[in-house]
Amino acid sequence: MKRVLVWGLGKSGQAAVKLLESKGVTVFCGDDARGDRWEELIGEVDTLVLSPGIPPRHPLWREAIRKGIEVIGELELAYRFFEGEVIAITGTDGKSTTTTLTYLMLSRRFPQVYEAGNIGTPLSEIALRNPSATAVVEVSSFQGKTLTTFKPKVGAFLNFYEDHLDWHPSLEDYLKSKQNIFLRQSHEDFFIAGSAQEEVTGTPTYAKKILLEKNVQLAKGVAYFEGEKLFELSDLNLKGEHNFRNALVASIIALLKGVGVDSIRDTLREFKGLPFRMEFVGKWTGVEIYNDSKSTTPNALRAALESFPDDSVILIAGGKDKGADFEPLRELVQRKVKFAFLIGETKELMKAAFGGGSCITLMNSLEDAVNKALEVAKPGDFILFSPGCSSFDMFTSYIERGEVFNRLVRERCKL
Ligand code: UMA
Repeated sequence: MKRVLVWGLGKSGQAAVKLLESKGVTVFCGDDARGDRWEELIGEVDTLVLSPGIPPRHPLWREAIRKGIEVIGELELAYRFFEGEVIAITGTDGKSTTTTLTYLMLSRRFPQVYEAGNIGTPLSEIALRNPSATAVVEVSSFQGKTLTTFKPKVGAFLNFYEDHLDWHPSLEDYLKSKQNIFLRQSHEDFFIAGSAQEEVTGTPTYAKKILLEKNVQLAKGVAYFEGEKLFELSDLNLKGEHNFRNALVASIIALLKGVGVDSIRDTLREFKGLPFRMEFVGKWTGVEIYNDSKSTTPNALRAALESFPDDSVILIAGGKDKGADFEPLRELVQRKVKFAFLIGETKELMKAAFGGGSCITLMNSLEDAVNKALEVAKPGDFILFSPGCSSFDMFTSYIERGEVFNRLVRERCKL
């Protein structure tokens, strides 16, 4: 790797450029949004480093393959310069919660631990700052696809559902990109399957496989891993079966790394969840309001709905159309939801998938949806903002979307 083209200059691209420059590599870079042209640069380099947001159909990616130039992502680049231990966490849903819990648990035992990857800080930044630390890395499928030497000591694959079909050419490519994270693990490494799904448990790897269904036992409200106590269910502050599984995976990783059960339990007791993931915004005239703006897939919406009693939810959902199928949620929506206010590109499609009816209303903005939800909610109801879609049709990110929701609710309800 002597002459490198870095394409995409968001967080990942900028971190990659800094890392490469610090190693004395000749770096060219560019970004489509700046109107930069790669056509003259691609002939100058031996390696192309792509930002995760750049899809395989991008003409630069195709041209690099045609020319026989090595194509890697920023995570693979960072790994090549990182000397510490890597713990990798992936899955369609729950990655960030599990990554943060794992990070918090390991921080209680090890002084030099970072959380990195899709969660926000590119691994390249850590590789530059503290290359021999331990990194708990949230890995997206976009990052997984271009890994060629990445080999995590412990890897976890939480679950697999249809997603990101606007980036991946097929569902198979999405699955292969996730499984690719674990392909190079060896016998002394660990692989934790967070669900019993065949796509997850059947991941090809030489690592020792840990299956929650097989290796975790529950007795009298206590979770055990192979007979060793992990935590008590009452330690958990997070709602939902999915979060119980996320907590199990994080605790098993912590236990494998020698973190004591007291530290695991203290972490769980103190952890109130990440912003915009089933975040409790407040209680207003007997109505609890939850912000789950991070819900960008039908399965995340499913998990959120399952956390509430039947016929109690005033749902606000909808967003960018990624080709997801909402039909499988119909029965659950009809059982849990009193009123739904739908927004964004997917609103018509969602309404049809949920079975239509007068309790589902299409809205023009998140503001209108919040106003209507507050108008119809009765004491004992739950207002749930869980879009089930990504945000890019109306917002710049799920974070902006979540902030707007919280602001609207706080203004209207004087919370
Ligand atoms: N760009 C191009 N051409 C393209 C696409 C993008 O030039 O075809 C340029 C854009 O103009 C922009 C830059 O690339 O300047 C953006 O790159 P990026 O989209 O890869 O974003 P980064 O800022 O580098 O952030 C990435 C991850 N983004 C994506 O995967 C889309 C961040 O995950 C991650 O936190 C960050 O690296 C640090 O590792 C975000 C995300 O949405 C949170 N992830 C997806 C998800 O969780 O669903 C996978």
